[in-house]
Amino acid sequence: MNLPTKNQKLIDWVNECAEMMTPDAVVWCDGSEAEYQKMADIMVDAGLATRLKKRPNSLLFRSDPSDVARVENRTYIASKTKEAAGPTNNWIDPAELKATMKELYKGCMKGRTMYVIPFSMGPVGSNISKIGVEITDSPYVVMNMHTMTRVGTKVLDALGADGEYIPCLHSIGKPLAEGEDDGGLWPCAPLDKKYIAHFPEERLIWSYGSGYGGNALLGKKCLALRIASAQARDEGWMAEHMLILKLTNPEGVEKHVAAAFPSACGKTNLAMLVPTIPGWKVETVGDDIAWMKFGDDGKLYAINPEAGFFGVAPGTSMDSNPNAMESIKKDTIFTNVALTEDGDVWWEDIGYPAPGKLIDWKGNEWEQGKSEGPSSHPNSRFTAKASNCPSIASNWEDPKGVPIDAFLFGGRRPSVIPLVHEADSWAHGTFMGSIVGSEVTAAALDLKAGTIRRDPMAMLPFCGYNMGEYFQHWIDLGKQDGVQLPKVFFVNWFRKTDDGQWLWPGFGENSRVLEYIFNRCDGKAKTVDTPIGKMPAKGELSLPEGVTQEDMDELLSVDLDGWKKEVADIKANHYPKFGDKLPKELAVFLDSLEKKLNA
Ligand code: SAT
Ligand code: MN
Repeated sequence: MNLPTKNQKLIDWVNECAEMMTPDAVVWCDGSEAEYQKMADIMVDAGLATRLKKRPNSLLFRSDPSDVARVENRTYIASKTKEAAGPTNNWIDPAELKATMKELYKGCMKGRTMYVIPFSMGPVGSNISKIGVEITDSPYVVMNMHTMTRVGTKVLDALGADGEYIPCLHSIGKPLAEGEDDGGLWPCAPLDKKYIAHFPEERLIWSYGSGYGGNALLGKKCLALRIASAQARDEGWMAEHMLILKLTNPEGVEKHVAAAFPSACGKTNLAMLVPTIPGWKVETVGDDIAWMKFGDDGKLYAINPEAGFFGVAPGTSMDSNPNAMESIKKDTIFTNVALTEDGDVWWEDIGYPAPGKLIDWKGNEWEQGKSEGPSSHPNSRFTAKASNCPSIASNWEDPKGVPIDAFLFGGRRPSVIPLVHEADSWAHGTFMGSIVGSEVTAAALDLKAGTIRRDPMAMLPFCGYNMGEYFQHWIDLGKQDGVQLPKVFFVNWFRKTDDGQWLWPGFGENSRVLEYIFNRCDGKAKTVDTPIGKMPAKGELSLPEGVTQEDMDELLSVDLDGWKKEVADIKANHYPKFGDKLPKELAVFLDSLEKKLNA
């Protein structure tokens, strides 16, 4: 067979995998449009996908009802020691896990084709980019990888005969018997057979049993966050769960902002925001992941390692995110949303009533107001090309990255946390990131709704090593000579009044906060010092329609009692988890915050 690479290490690995998993055929993906269409045809013919008459080159998939989201309790960091994985990750001894998984992998691709997908996270050839190779038996994964990453022969060319790549092994875990097919049903393994495994010391990923999103598209959370965060620690850079946006003021001056929020806090909406303030422009560089390295000039440069958006569909509308709605008009893969009679998609809060009878995400007839449950799974998704997004920034694929001026942290916090406050220093900013918490929404089944879950830097499920050491890595980065560190801000779009009304309109009006942050980066806007950090002086933040000065005063006040409770919770329940890995700087900040609040 004529192989598309001379990389012997890769060829040997592919052969080993084929021997273990015994597929009927092995296909090296070339990344072509024809290949994408072939995968689509295979899935449509198998009854696993529906072409959408109303959206050119778009498909709808319905997954198995058990295979709809990441499975955090089946996700493992199999480092050599438990301590290296840290207190916030599931750990299994790597040798034990490999033995278990090898048994599962044995013959697991029988009756299927094994696809070899060479992919680049980041523009091919950028010095921040990394090459991975995913082996999978899922055409759905091949299609999604086409959209979410750069795939194919060009990546093999960049890899060369002796380049390094990250091996990512994936199987849906559903071998077929002689003559058997999937019968039109999404194939996957039962929950207790699913494993999403990371071997950070080996830079290796093994995933088994799930075909869905972050469990199966191994370039995303598995490589670009869990493995990359461990690499970044060793090599002195940052792999963060952050959107990247470009902000241009009316004078044409540009700044770049990276922002970390836990899930369900509107990262994609912020990345694609349409400003309400005249003359300002927001453009999208990325909506989920940022890889950042310091340049020779001391600035921190960020790339978006992805090439597409894997966004939550419900709640996406022309009101909440018109740029996302434009991005999904064509060339889009929809998963677990509802199908209309005329061949379009629909979901809850899409901004208009369901047009007649629908087929819901489980494949049943569904009528608005009559049927039980939502038409679309709350974690249903669209996979869309970044290049189809009207707000995509012209420099989004710049191989050297974009210079980051500010970091934002945030969470969904109905009380206590003000609309915006600013760190006094990098270490203080690290402290802010380390205490990020967000209100648990109904979508997370195993957590109690209404409680605050701490999700440091929004990396809780995505840090590939000990989170105490991750905090230390942040602190250490700031101690280097000659670096220009981004200013760090904490924002909260989700404040409510005592009777449950939103205090802040959010969405496009968040541009007012971005304007203030822009001006702070220019050293312009005035601030006042408070126990929790710098806050906008009166009049520095403009008022949206419907927000009174009184509301604004509340949004920008320091709730001393609330913060004291916050500190007590961090002291009792959050920081002790990290034991002696907690950087002493962070303990010092917590103590000094407590003193200032009591002064
Ligand atoms: O399924 S993904 O991990 O890709 C999306 C998410 O959970 O944020
Ligand atoms: Mn994410």
